[in-house]
Amino acid sequence: MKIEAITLREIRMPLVHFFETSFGRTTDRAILLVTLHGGGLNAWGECVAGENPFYSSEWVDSAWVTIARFLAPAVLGKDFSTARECPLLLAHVKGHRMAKAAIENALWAAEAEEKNVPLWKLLGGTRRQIECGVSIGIQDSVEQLLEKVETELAAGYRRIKVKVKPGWDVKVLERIRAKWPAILLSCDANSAYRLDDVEHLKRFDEFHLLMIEQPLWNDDFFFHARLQEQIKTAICLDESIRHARDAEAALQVGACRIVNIKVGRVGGFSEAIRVHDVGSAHQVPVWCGGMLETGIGRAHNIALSTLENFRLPGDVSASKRYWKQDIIEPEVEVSREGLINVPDSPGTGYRVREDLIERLTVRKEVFGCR
Ligand code: OSB
Ligand code: MG
Repeated sequence: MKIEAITLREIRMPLVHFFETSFGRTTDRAILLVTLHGGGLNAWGECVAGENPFYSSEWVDSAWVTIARFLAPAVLGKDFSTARECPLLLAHVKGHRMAKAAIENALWAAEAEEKNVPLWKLLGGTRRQIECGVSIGIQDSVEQLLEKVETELAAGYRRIKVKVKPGWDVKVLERIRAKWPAILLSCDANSAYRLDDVEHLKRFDEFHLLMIEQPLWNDDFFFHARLQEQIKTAICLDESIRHARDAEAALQVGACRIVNIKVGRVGGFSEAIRVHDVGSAHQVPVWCGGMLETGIGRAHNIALSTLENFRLPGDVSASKRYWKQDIIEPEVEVSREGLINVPDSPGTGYRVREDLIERLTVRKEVFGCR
């Protein structure tokens, strides 16, 4: 694709239900979307940065200026024979991986369209169905949480992950296990604990969790390795893994036994595939994380999840869990067996609803000539 123009926009979408983690509650999402225009094609990418720099340092406004000032100019007018050429053109910018991923992933979608192949095949995937789990946020009461768990299990989801923080952990896990002793259950702390909490974290072992995700600092491996030596529950790293080299280092020092891959967090599909391959080389399973994406990001997560080593249910769930109306057609649906059937059509397999997106747009800037 030759990139003739780029549209950068912010849309606003209210969540069906608030989503709360140890770092805060979200009720309305601000989402940055990138559209690459070229050769009569519009290719879409979603930037997964949040409304604030609380999950990681990137957020919507930092991604906006980084794309506007540095990333868009670096790719504008360029003729790509493959999306794999993209990372090198953006490498002079340090960090800002979510901003970069929005552009690179749109290029992959364009390449799949142009080559008339499904995106998942272009990425090297093999799975025709992917296994789905859900991430359930902190609720106003334990009863409310148990109701949510019940609903998601009835819908067929294969793994329940609950958000935890000090004061919302052991008592919550106890109640879930009392009701459902055998379900695949995990928890995600989003960096809410410190190494001093080791005695407390040891208590999680009795719940036979599939994993505990990111218990300690967002930028750490070393102390996670010290923690992993002392607890039985497998640690899964999310925030700490920024690229394949991080994954290699984390696995070499024993900081985790499972890796969460978010394509935005690692800077795009090329790097996500490399992180996946590091997991394979270490015989460590990976799974696909989520960032409360709209259908555009969700479709990209589905394609990525078809790679061989995505061996555990991901946080990729149905559109309707988050949105009254998603911006793709058809919406992402999950079967009673907790599976998503991966589309066989060229590109992502989902149509972007450009008219709806236009109505949801609160700011827009076009680079190049349209
Ligand atoms: O840590 O996995 C996380 C949402 C926002 C920020 C961080 C995380 C999450 C989730 C939601 O857990 C996953 C989803 O999109 O369903
Ligand atoms: Mg997480």
